[in-house]
Amino acid sequence: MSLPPARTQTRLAVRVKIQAVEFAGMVARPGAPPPGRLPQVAFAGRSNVGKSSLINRLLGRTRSPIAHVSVTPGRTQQIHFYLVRAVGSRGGDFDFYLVDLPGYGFAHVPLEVRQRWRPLIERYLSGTPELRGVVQLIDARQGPTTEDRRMMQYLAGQGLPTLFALTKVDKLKASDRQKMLAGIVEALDVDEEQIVPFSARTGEGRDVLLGCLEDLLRQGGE
Ligand SMILES: Nc1nc2c(ncn2[C@@H]2O[C@H](COP(=O)(O)OP(=O)(O)OP(=O)(O)O)[C@@H](O)[C@H]2O)c(=O)[nH]1
Ligand SMILES: [Mg+2]
Repeated sequence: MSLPPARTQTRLAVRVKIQAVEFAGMVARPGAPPPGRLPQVAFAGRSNVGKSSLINRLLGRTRSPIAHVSVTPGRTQQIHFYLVRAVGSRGGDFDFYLVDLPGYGFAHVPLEVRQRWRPLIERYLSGTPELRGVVQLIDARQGPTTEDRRMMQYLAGQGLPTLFALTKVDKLKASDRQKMLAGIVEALDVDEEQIVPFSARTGEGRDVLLGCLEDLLRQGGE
């Protein structure tokens, strides 16, 4: 197995540029509408997987973070929407919402809070026609957990296109990396092109993931 796949190599020459990002609003109640009707892509993952860090890196906001990096896992309990204006790899602007879903799998959050999570997320994922796809984050050191698999099944059941970002790859020892990533590709059992190794620390995977998002967002769009 070789990662990244050949298709992603060609992407690196034609980067997506992020022009502007602003917080657009949040949803805290199941079924409440998103702040607008733009095409959108949602980010899901267990708590502490590195979602806020990935979003900040992806949006070029490492120095002035827009997504809060928490000290206490599971703090974010609303769906956050960021309005992003990007310039595509083939030119032309495209605007979208990057949607930050609350993390799942947190052990230290009260049961009552955890029970609110499911209807909030599921109503959003099943009831948003502008949602073009989901990026599910998986910890590269761990591979998919039981809860990750549950989420994957839910997304597949909804017919939502899904990409997988393997987070914190900088933490893999160089000697283990190839084997670890190959193991995750096998465990996920999806097309290799759907999987992007990512590091918020080094920026690895940023351009590839942005290219994949552009493809998702432009599908069925213009
Ligand atoms: N080395 C390394 N550490 C990372 C990376 N991404 C995140 N972290 C660290 O992992 C911890 C959790 O990161 P967050 O981005 O807050 O994770 P989250 O998934 O948003 O967490 P919650 O919002 O609490 O669910 C922080 O201590 C980060 O600094 C990465 O790519 N490399
Ligand atoms: Mg977070």
